[in-house]
Amino acid sequence: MRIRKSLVPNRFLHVAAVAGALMTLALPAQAEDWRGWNIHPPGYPNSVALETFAKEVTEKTEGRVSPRVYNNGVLGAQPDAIMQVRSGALDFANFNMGPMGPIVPATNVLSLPFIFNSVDHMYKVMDGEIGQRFAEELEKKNLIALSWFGSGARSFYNTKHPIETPEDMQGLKFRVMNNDIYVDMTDVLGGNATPMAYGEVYQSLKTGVLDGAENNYPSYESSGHYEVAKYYSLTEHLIIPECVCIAKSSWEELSDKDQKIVRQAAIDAAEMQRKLWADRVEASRDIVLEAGVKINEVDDKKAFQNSMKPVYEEFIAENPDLESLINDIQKAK
Ligand code: BDP
Repeated sequence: MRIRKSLVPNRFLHVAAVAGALMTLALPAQAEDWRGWNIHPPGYPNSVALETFAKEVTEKTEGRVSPRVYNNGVLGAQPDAIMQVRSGALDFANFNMGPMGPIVPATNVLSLPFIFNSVDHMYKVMDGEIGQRFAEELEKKNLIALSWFGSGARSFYNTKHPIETPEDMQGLKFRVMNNDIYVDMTDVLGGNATPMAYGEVYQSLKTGVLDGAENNYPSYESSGHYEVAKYYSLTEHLIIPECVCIAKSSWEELSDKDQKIVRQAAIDAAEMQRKLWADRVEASRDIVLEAGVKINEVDDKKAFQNSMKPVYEEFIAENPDLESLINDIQKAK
């Protein structure tokens, strides 16, 4: 209850303030209930890893920090959630680096198609000194990246026909994540790109507002997109890392000891997520095949890679300072 100053004599207020201060000293530090954003459903590798992170943090800090994960994107779409973690309205999240590009320009490099030639190449880069550089850039925008999840390779899928060559993309409307690089990428392949929130894609595919989208097997399956877009073509054009990110304000409230605990829990979560990922890819592939999805290999992947030349050229022309980062990543094979 708030005390209305005018109704209480001054000396009582003083006594109350001293008593309050003494009480604060006597009580243990306030436990932090952390709220975490997650776009995926329960059981998804990222969700399981985040739940494990929450549990480990709660146990090891003896409840001083007690994170809770909100699944299925119930706390908002990814670009909004990034803003919320930046401002400290949310405490942590698992973010894909795609929608991070408009906020942290250096991370756009991670959205260049075919920048990584394998998931292992991506892990090697992100776990090393270059990953540290990205973490520093994120910190400038109030996000503390503690570890990196994988999200496999993304491929195009659609409701019409298999995609074997860029010509097969002609005239088709694809949903992409919120980043202009993906619009350029789809344009140069001959398709039309529409940035859209993940949660709206299913309905848009179903009603024909979209002809297709692009994602990895686990998301293609868990989102149900495979039920409505039955042609999955293995273009594998994007390999994008994801962070376990903490709000800078929440991070700075922690003691050194608790920061160590939270960091280690995030690293353990990434190790777990990467292991779970491999099994989930197989399981998701089986589910979609069972449901009648037509999966096709793309024999001439070079045709897709070569089409990306103008995307790189334009990107470097607009971001000359990021060219060396691109080179460093490509060299780090
Ligand atoms: C999934 C990512 C998730 C993205 C989603 C999308 O894990 O962070 O929001 O794709 O396409 O693979 O929006």
